[in-house]
Amino acid sequence: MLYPQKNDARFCVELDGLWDFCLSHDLSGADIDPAAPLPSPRLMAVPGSYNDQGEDKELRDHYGWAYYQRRIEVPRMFDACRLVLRFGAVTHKAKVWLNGELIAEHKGGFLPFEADVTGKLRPGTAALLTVACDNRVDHSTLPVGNEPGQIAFFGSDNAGIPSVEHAKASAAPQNRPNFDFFNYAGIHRPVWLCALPQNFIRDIALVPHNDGTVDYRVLTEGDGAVAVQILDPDGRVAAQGEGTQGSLKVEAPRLWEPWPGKPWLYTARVRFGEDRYDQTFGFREVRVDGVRLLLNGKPLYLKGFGKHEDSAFHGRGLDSCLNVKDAGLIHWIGANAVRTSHYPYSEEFYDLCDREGILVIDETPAVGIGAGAEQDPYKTFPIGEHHREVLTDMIDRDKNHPCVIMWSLGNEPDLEHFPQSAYDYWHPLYELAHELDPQDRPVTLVCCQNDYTKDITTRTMDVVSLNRYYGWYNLSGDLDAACMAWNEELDFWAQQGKPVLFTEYGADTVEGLHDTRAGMFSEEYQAEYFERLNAVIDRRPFFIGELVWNFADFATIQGPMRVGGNRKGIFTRDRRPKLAAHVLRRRWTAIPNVDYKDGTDKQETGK
Ligand code: GCB
Repeated sequence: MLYPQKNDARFCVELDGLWDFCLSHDLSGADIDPAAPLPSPRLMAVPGSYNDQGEDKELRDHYGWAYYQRRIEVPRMFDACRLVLRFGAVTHKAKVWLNGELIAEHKGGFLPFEADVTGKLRPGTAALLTVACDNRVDHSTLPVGNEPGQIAFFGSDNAGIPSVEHAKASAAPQNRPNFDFFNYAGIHRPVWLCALPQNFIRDIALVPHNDGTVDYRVLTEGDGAVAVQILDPDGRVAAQGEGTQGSLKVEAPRLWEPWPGKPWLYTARVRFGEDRYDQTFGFREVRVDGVRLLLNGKPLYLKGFGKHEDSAFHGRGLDSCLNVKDAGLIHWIGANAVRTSHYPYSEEFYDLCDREGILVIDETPAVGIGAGAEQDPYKTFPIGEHHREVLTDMIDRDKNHPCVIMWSLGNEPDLEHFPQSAYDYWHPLYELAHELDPQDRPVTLVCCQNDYTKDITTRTMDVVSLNRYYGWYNLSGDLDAACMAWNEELDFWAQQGKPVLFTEYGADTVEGLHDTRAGMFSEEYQAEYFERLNAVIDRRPFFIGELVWNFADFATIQGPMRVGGNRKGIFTRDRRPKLAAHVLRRRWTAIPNVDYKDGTDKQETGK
């Protein structure tokens, strides 16, 4: 789905700002009439999560539907246009009504959807736009939640003690996320009203090759002829052609390279009848070769973070100022990569990464499948179809971004207790991702700390992505033992012939807590943790990257293991560096993006 664009053929306007808002108190949402003004509305900023935009607990802990509303009007001069309402993301389920008529329904809180309102939204006439969102997570949603009243994610819930069981049984229903980030909800990304020609460009897929060839495919609606120009980074025409698909040739293309290299961006300017769309892209190739991940033919080393879309007041709402700040911090610390843990981020974020030269591992919201399940989750829960949908929509949305170098099918499912079922579930998704991606990027699945000898799925991915907490959740506080165990596990991975990387490792750290003996939660422990574990991976030629958990402290569900959120950030939630930031900065500014390791075992010295 193309991102909204303003040019000589298209116009769009963001419907951001203050909307009317109210919570529904009926689990079906039927207590609110979408055709009428909302009862006793309060104001709510869009985009933004609603949860932290007020002081009431009800807003923070709401369970079920919430309603947003505003009036919209289109000038009469748009009479001949196709009119589309486009939502960047509404979390998790959405319903949209125009003047009381249901015009869209969508499941999945991290990807865009649109409604064609031509003929419904009449230029020159005001209309009432109502949007409802449902924040419930369960075993049919991604991310996954447990049914109300079942186990919480964190800590012991003293199962079996009668009084505790009675209290749980009589508690009001609430979300029980199977994931470790606050279940923010609302209209999280911009809402656009777009006007385009009646005959229009629906989609563009580009496959640039480093020899300058650009294979393209354009999908259109209605009559007309397609013309394509490739503009170089200076805006000069570098190639042109006609037809809905073909191959163009740019002479001596400037390659897209991560910071501090230049992320050169080209543009495919597509015209179709009255319509026009400018799609940016970059020449860069990424592929796996033995134990190496090659970028533009050279062995790449990933340095960076798992992140979250998370900030004070905005919650998970798009915050472009924060994204720009984060890109600056990523450069400052010498990092080159980010994983969009644990869901696809806003389209604006990928655009920023394209322009800033930040590599992205793009992840579906499939987090928590089977965690803690006693029965085979793959046979018990109806999640496969929705998973295929979100994977398809994510690849469709992000396929042209040069920053995206790998797809992640999901985070930390159970792969160990029902290994064959897990393989039968995940492997078709791996194949689907390859089939769907015109650029055929590598595909991975992020695996939880597990008995890696039983997990038969992780080792079949193009790249092995490991979340490991040696020295934190296990062997807590003992970095000698942690390094020993980690080194032993790496002996196993050395036999698999795949590139391996850390997609998570880290330690909760309370800023300002110092300790001469580097005890857990102190800034010294976090700094030493990375120094020690990194020394182990440096000896492994097949280990191609280190994505630290997490870029910054973030909000999560309350529990006895969390002090005001998850504190594994290298930066605080308001982006101040902890001690480890300086340690990582010294290391990462000395490690080049490419050729740090060449994949041969001359580096495998210290076993
Ligand atoms: C994990 C999860 C991540 C958590 C992290 C932690 O393995 O993938 O979502 O936040 O551990 O800090 O426990």
